[in-house]
Amino acid sequence: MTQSKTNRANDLRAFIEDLRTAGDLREISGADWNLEIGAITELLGEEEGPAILFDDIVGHPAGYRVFSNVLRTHRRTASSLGLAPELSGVALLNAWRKRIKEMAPIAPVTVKDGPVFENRLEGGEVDLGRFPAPVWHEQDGGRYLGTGSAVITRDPDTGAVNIGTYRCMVQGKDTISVKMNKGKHGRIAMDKYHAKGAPCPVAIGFGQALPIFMVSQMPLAPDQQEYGVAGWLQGSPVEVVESPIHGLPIPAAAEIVIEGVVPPLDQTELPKEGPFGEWPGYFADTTVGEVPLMTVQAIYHRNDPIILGVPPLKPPNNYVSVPLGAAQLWDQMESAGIPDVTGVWGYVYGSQSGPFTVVSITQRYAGHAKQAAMAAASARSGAYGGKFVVVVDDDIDVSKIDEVIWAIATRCNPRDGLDKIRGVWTSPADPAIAPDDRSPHGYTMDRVLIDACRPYRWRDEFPAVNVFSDSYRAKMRKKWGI
Ligand SMILES: Cc1cc2nc3c(=O)[nH]c(=O)nc-3n(C[C@H](O)[C@H](O)[C@H](O)COP(=O)(O)O)c2cc1C
Ligand SMILES: [Mn+2]
Repeated sequence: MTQSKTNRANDLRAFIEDLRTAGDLREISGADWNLEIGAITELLGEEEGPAILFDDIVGHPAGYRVFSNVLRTHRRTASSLGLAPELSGVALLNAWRKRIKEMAPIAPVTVKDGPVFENRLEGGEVDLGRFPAPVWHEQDGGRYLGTGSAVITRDPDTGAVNIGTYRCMVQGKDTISVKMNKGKHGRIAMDKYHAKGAPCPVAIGFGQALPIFMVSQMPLAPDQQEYGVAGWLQGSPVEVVESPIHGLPIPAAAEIVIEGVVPPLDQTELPKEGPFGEWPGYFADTTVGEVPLMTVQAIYHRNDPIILGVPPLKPPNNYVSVPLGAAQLWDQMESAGIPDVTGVWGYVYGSQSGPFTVVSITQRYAGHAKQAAMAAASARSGAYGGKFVVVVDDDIDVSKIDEVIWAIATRCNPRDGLDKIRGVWTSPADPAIAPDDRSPHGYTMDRVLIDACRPYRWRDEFPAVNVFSDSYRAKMRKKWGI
């Protein structure tokens, strides 16, 4: 059956089909949800291999599948962002930065029915154990059905619908913890219901088209609605259906959606959540009695449903091949008036640019490099979870760590080029925060600024780099056929 453009864009299966046609899909039969799927994803991720579709998973019916390693290559990341598949590195990040500046949301359309309702389980039929949720890493505290999740909530005051990717661990047949951290939009909506003593209605998708995933993990402003942004990204409206119990809009072609409520936190016994192998590369965040618990009232799923699996893995085996948060930091530096920023990159990242950020500039005046370093360390997207900021000249490719190290090693004079600032805002995910410094009142971490640019005042006397010029290299390639 040929699908219309809209239907294809709304369907995770069309994306998988395209990968299969392109020879960019590895299909694996018979793996165990307990560790094997996670280990295979880690191994193929490390070699920037194909996306993986697991079927015939041990203990589950054939057809109940897991799709992983989705955004591990530049090619697949670029195509998920609607960009030319041959783009990579800073050019890919910059193309995305320019594309989001032209964001024009397309509202979702509500349709009457959709494949998500092919199977409906309610009341006593609800059993989350039907799905082959993996134990992704060796020390994980349980089976995480939600890694590439779409947690759908509605703000009770404004009616705005939010979609956020928050990790979800199966806790029982009809209970699942949903780790909406404080300040996240889903959490804010939930807190508002709870402040009135009411349960918060929630629907969660565990397999949906890539545009929804790309926006549900993006730090959008509270007034930017994810469905509209996903519609813009895919170039056609997202088709949604109303969830039967609470009337939340859910993707009509989603693979699996659960619907239910999170009761006020003081009215439930909250479970142990975690540990979970997180994006900094460590097992982190085990809590008892803190993570919201959802009671599942109904499950809807397509025939032969597919879980979208996006486990965090140890860097540089990142869930997405480009530090998308660095695009935001680049914009914020421009807005702060820092001229001639030519590249921004992050190493060790989640949705921010992370604890090792590199910025390249075309130096215009004495002190420009340090100004850029301070701005990168303080702007919203660089501050949270930041630690090291390196500023390099524009001849350095910020996405090539060897070049960055070469610049630090050869152009930085530590006497003037290194600064330390103590007590800056950070994320609890930093494993280096000492136990005594961990406080429910917040977390801070120090910053190290590294100026690895040629010192501006005597840059003309700085020794020249001993590689041949581009033109002479090109001439030799031509002459000697190399
Ligand atoms: C695979 C993955 C897992 C994530 N897990 C969580 C999580 O458990 N809790 C959380 O608060 N944010 C998590 N995030 C980050 C949020 O998705 C991100 O902050 C997003 O902007 C949240 O949406 P919101 O801004 O609408 O709240 C995760 C991101 C990814 C890509
Ligand atoms: Mn949001």
